[in-house]
Amino acid sequence: MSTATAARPTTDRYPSRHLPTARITQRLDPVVHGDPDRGPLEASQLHFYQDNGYLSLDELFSLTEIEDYMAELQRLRSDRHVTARKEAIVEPDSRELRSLFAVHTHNEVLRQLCQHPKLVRIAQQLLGSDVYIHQSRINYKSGFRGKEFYWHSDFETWHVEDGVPAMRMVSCSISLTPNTPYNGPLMLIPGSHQRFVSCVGETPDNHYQHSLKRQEVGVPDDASLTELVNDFGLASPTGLAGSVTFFECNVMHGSNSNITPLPRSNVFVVYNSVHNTPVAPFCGLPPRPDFIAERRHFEPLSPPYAS
Ligand code: 6CS
Ligand code: FE
Repeated sequence: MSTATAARPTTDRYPSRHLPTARITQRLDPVVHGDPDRGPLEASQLHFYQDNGYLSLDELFSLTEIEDYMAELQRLRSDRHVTARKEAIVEPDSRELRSLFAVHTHNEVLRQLCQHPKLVRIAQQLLGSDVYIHQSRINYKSGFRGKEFYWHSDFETWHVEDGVPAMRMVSCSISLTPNTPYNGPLMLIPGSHQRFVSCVGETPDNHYQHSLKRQEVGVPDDASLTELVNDFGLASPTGLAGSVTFFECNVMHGSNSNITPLPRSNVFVVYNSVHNTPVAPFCGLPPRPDFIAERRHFEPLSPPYAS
């Protein structure tokens, strides 16, 4: 039965930040949802994603296709009004632009990238339904002073703080600068998406005002991380500008600081199934602002699923 007609879930299937000790439990949701044959990915690509929780596509966009997006990213970086926006997050030390959220809502050029049919069709195939954008952001990770993103499962936050019920979301990281082994590329634990790591530590009020700069609550404990790395190892997809990595909402990931002169600026788009819209946050606090988590506009992106 489609979850669109099922009663809205309110039981917390992935409790976290409640217990005094961390726990690792099995994932309760499919990784690839729906009919895997309905979309552009080949069976081998779907199997890799199912097993590893991510899939990298080199040169999904040609340099010609993305030059406008790259130019817009640079324009935004040099626009001194941008850091004054509520959607802008600056680095705690250098005050350099760290992230710019909700670019799909306030920037026409980047809206086109976030809603690009090449990306939407893949997200629909992985989520087995029509999709909408839960969140978008540029993570600039500038040269010399771009700071790390500590280990975390995005879903743990989107479940606890945004109230997204199920693991039926996928992030898409679009490289607008080369992602090399040296300038703080995405680092993930392949296969970790199959386990849910509940975190220790109650969610503070207005947590996003700190967590988006340096996340310290809703991050896994050392023992759980050690267990995951011992069982699954580490992977760090790199690629030229135009390469794209889809990663499952629950895969454990992070990225190191960038002390090279080479920025690692990626656009991240988070697609959610239209059958998995947020309920009340499971932490019991008020929802996070719309520019971080969509709570009203769930209209499906085009083209329609499996059209
Ligand atoms: O809290 C969030 O939604 C954001 N935090 C991280 C570290 N990754 C996902 C997202 O950008
Ligand atoms: Fe993340």
